[in-house]
Amino acid sequence: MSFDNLLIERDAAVGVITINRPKVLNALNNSTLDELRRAALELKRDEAIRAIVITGSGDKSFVAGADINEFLEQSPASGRDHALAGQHVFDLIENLGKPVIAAVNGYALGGGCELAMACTLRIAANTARFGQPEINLGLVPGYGGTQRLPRLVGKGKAMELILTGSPISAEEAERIGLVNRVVPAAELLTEARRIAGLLAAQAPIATAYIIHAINHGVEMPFAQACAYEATLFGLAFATDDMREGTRAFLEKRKPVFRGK
Ligand code: CO8
Repeated sequence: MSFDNLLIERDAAVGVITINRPKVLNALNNSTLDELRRAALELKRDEAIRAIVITGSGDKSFVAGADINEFLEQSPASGRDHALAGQHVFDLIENLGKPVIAAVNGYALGGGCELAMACTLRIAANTARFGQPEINLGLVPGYGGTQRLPRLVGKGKAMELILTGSPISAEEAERIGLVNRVVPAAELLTEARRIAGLLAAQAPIATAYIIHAINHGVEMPFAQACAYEATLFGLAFATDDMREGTRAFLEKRKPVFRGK
């Protein structure tokens, strides 16, 4: 599959998607969003790929938001459709069933912050900046920001960030729980690939179950979520990987998981 605005690389079990529109700080226009959807599906279906890294090209920006050049032509109906289409892509990434690591190499603003939040984990360069500046354009976040941000950092901080539109540093993002880890910019991709490699070596079916249990379970009443967890726990006993992991522990060796 060919892409105009993305670079796709496969490095053993890790797929790397680079959003590649550096002239507009990797802003997401409609076609880039659609390419992101196609790339996510392609890597989801590729059995050799067990973890994914998403980053932006250049050293200045991860994604500086939705492409503002496309805003003036929106009507209320098309704006809603556009937001729903973007939400669909980010839901796909969040529930891909494979760990997706955002390697945030610079600005993660608006749709860029929303993309990072849809990823399973977020590793940031110390030079990264995070924010939801839509209010400065007279807009509201449209790719899930009003919902994922409070779930990650709490309602009060989310209100502050979205209502002020002011960006925060990577260190502050780590302090409030928006990112998992901050590393020196020069080490970002190596560290993101290292973590992706670690997650790629885990049992793929159990990994997918954990992602589903957390993503769907947090939206359910507690008792229903625990019942869902118990069902996934039971299902894991149907896997060869469960037997391999258990035997490897008892035989004091490293397990080799095959995703079966
Ligand atoms: N869209 C389009 N172009 C952009 C964007 C963007 N989001 N961000 C930057 N660019 C372009 C600039 O226009 C500029 O182009 P040119 O060289 O032709 O003038 C180029 O990228 C470089 O940018 P700057 O010169 O502005 O670089 P600075 O270092 O001075 O500033 C900033 C960097 C602070 C990141 C600044 O560019 C900025 O504020 N960008 C906009 C950030 C923003 O507001 N993002 C949120 C957009 S809204 C959104 O994401 C909503 C998501 C849901 C949408 C639902 C759809 C309907």
